[in-house]
Amino acid sequence: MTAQLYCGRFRLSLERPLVMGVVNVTPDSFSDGGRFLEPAAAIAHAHRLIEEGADLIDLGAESSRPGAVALVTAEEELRRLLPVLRGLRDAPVPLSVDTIKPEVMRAALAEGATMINDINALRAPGAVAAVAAADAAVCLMHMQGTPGTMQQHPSYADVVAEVKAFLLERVRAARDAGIALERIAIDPGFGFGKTLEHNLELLRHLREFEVLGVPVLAGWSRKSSLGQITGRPAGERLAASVAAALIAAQNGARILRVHDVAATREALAVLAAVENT
Ligand code: HH2
Repeated sequence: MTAQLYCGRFRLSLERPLVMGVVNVTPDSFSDGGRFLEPAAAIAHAHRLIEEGADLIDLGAESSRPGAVALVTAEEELRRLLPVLRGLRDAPVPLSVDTIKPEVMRAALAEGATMINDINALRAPGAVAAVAAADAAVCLMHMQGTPGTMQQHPSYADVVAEVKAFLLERVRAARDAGIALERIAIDPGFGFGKTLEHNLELLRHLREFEVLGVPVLAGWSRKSSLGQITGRPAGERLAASVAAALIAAQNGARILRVHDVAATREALAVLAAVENT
């Protein structure tokens, strides 16, 4: 696997798992919608997550929760994102933007974003070129269907093999366009067109994704599968989220996308202490 992730001017070591702190600049995200819609609130929250030890910040301006219908235009996404990107321009960590739209990618990269997190794996026409033209990192995520309908009938013959084949194809498409392997991360997309059993199967076999040669990002934070296991609503899934993040790290994940940075960092410190003895 690559030793570092290149995000613009940043070089992140992949020797230990990185923590990506989530800031959703949306009215409707499933766990923090409406809390950080005001630019000042989003900027303050990002600073707090950096203080707690976030290695990257992921800014999202369109919810992809199950059942979400994409009603957010590129203009609206940028109206939400740009003031936050400007306010965080001097942040000491890379700023990732969670978007599927090439025009949002281009504008965000011009405004200082150094990573694109695309739940659609750069499948929109022009998306690969938008990232290739910059020196930013990219996360390519697997999703079956679209957020509006993805949880209706998720179906696979072999979920691990199918997700892996998809990600291999997307890594190749990115590389063919000139995006170096050091700029790429992959993500099996927990909860995106997957049942609880599919998510667990992917988590059990996460290490198999290492053969693709790029770091694996895992996003379990507060997700409904954790609600299915614990019976807890989204606001009460901290313990379950930390447990899932830790299992992902033990199974090879190099980037953990989480809302609760401090708690995840503490859990990772315990794992590091065990592994270093
Ligand atoms: N999950 C969400 C959004 N973006 N990106 C990647 N790479 N991996 C994920 O698992 C992932 C993601 C959903 O979580 P959240 O941002 O909290 O909610 P919403 O989509 O409702 O804004």
